Amino acid sequence: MRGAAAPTEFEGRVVASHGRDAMVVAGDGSRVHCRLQARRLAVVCGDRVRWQSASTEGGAGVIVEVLPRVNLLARISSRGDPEPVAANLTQLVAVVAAIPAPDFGLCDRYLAAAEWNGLAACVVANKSDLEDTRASLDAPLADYARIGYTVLRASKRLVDGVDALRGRLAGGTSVLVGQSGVGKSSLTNALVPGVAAAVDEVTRASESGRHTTTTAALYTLPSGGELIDSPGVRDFSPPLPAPREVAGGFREIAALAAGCRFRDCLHRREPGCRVTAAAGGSVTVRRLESYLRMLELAEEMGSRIRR
Ligand SMILES: Nc1nc2c(ncn2[C@@H]2O[C@H](COP(=O)(O)OP(=O)(O)O)[C@@H](O)[C@H]2O)c(=O)[nH]1
Ligand SMILES: [Mg+2]
Ligand SMILES: [Zn+2]
Repeated sequence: MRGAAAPTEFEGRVVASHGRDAMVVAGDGSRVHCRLQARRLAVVCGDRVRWQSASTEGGAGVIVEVLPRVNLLARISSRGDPEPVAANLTQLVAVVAAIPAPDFGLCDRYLAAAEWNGLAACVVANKSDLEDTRASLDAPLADYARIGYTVLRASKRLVDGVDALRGRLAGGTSVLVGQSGVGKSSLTNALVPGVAAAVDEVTRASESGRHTTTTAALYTLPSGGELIDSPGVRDFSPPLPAPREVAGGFREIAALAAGCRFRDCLHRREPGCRVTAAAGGSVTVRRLESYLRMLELAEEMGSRIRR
């Protein structure tokens, strides 16, 4: 007989996490409640981990290692620190709706975060059953389509749109993002039979936010692919790259940048700038303003670090 055998380790996928607790789906599909072994460990929805079975840590398993992440979608918290949202993604799905009042600057920030992370991205115009309010979305949505984003109309009430979205989600790991109340959890419920993603009645029920989705959750779609429903947010700012890389988050701007007179053009006031020359044409004033706002923030951040 040998001495104490090394505990058996398994690989798994984090489908939800909260503080030091995580729900892990094991290779055989079973769900295991795990705790984090060490203080230095932190997991987020979508992480691949190694875990051991154990009974001493208050869960059925203990996460001992987080496997290297392919990518990480993060946001800047109200305290100014980067906060992970979800890991190992292939696609970002930005959900917008006529109600609550749409914030397309927010949508631009999500799409930029997708571009910087190398994720595919599409836009879902949700609540398309609200016929009379839809017009407010038409111009910005037509613009997203023109610059190459797939734009899908969907509604928890109209099966057609949900089917198109289902097709778009097959075969990858997608994260639903967007303002609180646009219907992300409702779409999740329409796409994943039998789940009960918490639908946000916060705008009507309370101001405390206790009905909002508080952490991200990953679901496996019967039709293929994985879907992460992310928490309702009032605002989203991604960690910003260096000023010269900000344009990479705006595909129609990036496409023109190579033609600017100066290779380090930031598309602000430089002579011979193809981007500012296209303002109001192939680059809308709204998108250019979104870009310039992010550029300014990226510069501010840089100077704070240098100080
Ligand atoms: N009319 C209409 N209302 C919807 C639709 N989807 C969601 N809602 C409502 O919008 C509110 C917020 O939905 P929820 O799914 O929690 O949004 P989330 O915060 O993005 O997850 C709820 O009151 C839903 O009932 C839709 O397609 N049409
Ligand atoms: Mg929600
Ligand atoms: Zn330029």
